[in-house]
Amino acid sequence: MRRAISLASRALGHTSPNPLVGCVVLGPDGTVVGEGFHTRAGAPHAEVEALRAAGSAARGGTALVTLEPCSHVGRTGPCTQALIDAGIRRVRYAVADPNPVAAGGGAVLRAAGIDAEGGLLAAEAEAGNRAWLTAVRLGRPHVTWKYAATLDGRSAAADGSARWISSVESRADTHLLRASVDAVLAGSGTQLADDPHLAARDVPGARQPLRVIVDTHARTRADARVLDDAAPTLIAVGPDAVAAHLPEAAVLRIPLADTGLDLPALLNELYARDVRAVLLEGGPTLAGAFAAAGLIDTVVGYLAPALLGAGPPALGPAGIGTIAEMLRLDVDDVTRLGTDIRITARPRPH
Ligand code: AOF
Ligand code: ZN
Repeated sequence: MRRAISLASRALGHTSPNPLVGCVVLGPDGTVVGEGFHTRAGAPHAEVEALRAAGSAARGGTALVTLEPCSHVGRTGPCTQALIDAGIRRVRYAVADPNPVAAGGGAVLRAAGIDAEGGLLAAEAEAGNRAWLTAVRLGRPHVTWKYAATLDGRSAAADGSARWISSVESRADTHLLRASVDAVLAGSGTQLADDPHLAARDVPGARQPLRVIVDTHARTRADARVLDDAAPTLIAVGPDAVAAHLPEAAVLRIPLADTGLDLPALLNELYARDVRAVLLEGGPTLAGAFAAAGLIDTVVGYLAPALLGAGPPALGPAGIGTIAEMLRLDVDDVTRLGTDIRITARPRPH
């Protein structure tokens, strides 16, 4: 199963709106006879790839799959039938499929007399496919908030200058993060101050994420770098914003909420456009609004061993006034990147 999880991860950033799935087939004697993974939406499912590689050696064998085999006919499938036809006797999958259309494969296999069970290395498989699983369970994209800050939590100096707080290695890592998601989001403040490009650079074979600027009043300039043709772009604006200077196809109208655009409505629009994983890149105001709305699923912080003492904080007001309301996180990972420390954490479930 660990091998199947590792195979699945090879397609990171390429399968959306579909999951990362890997499969290993063992022959009756327990040796590996086939491997496969899902490469992109519309391509064969992992099980079909692995069964194809195994050929007749799969008969009487075991299939290890990172996700419950599908029981539906979508772009392809159903994998349950492919497993039955191949003569597989035993199926172990890691995580139940949260997609109602495809779920129930375990029961279908058992009804066909196959020894099928879920839960094997479930936590590891869950971590490997976190964004897709979260998105499908919640019916909105998974949001990773990424920031770079000094050790005292500042993302720019008092004069607004911010290039560069983080190390070269951290910045390269950010491009990998961008290449792993479907959409990168930034607020209009960041757009106006930094004119970021928000593309994934220097990542061979990367699929460029959709760039989204949250810009209630359509303040983005027509010559903004995000409007170049390196990747598709949406400027999310309020219902009455004057946006005639922006390319019509790039303008996305979103209803207003109390303090800006209705963020759940924006995420719904993105989900409808097949976005499952979002990388939120700031600035502090937008990140604070996401935190206040309970819309941050994962935090990736790049901490530089430096101090500023003044300047904007990484996270703006998030509706938290007391220690009792503090948003506590559980740390998933700590990694050193050059001189920096990258911390990956997730809000504690409550
Ligand atoms: C995949 N790859 O290896 C497995 C999937 O649109 P379809 O027909 O490709 O079906 C997608 C659904 O199939 C997906 O949401 C998931 O529920 C299930 N399993 N999907 O893309 C795979 N095993
Ligand atoms: Zn399938």
